[in-house]
Amino acid sequence: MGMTASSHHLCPIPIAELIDLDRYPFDRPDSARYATMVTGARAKLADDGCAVISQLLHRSALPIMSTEILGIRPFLHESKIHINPYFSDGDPSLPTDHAINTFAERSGGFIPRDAFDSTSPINAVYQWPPLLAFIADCLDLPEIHCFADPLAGLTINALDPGQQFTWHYDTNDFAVTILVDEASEGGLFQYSPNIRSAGDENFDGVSACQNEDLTTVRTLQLRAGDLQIFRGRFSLHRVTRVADDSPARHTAVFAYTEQPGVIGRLERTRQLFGRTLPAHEAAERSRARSDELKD
Ligand SMILES: O=C(O)CCC(=O)C(=O)O
Ligand SMILES: [Fe+2]
Repeated sequence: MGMTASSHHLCPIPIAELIDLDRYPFDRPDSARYATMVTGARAKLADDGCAVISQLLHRSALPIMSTEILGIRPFLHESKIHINPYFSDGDPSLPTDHAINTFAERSGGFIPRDAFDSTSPINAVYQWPPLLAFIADCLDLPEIHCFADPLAGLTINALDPGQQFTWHYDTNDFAVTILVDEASEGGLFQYSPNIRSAGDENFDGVSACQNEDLTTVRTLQLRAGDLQIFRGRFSLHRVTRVADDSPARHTAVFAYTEQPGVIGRLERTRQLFGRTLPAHEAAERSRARSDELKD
């Protein structure tokens, strides 16, 4: 494993005290139990694009991670915008009630990777090689790597009381999240499996969801400590509004890439985080150079 800054972690807590390895033997990939885990997750992903590894974390790891998040909450980057499912502008040539012209609230915040301490237990789980190997197996990929982006690689998604993340598609092929703090009411993850395909946007189906017709929608009963692998390119999804008297909902979002050393684009980083780091500038320069070579 390359010892880049991003693969360093100095968490004093052994991984076996964070992840339930008795139930989920990620450290024994030759075991029958491991094979069953992979088969089960693959079947779920093939069926509806979503697999949950229930209670991957030990109960005792939850207060540790909740405390960690509380400590880095000062770095929370909050926003409230109105989005359509495609994160795009509306289209005035289409009816006002078209899915593309239907905007709803995306409120909430995230904590960027550079807020995490080098001793972070959440980061230790994010980077643990046997977990990466397992996720790659579930997704039928030869290997995956931690997204080398120093801001977007590992983030906490926060939904405070009264906030919601409305219907949308993800731009990445898959997302891996761990729910750390549950809402007591609301904050439910809902998705419409494969509501669109490469050849068919199915705007009517999307409109139905936007109008609260939940016929095609499934609601995940996630609990704190669950890990979710989700393919969100074709499955419209949202997190419902967290009730006003609920605690904040926090998920740890683990970003991985198929290639090592990937860093986010400069302009996109500026949009998302309001700033960039020298690593983003350097990556952009090396992209420009390699583009020149191809010309
Ligand atoms: O916080 C979550 O559960 C995931 C929210 C989501 O859909 C996203 O971040 O794209
Ligand atoms: Fe999403």
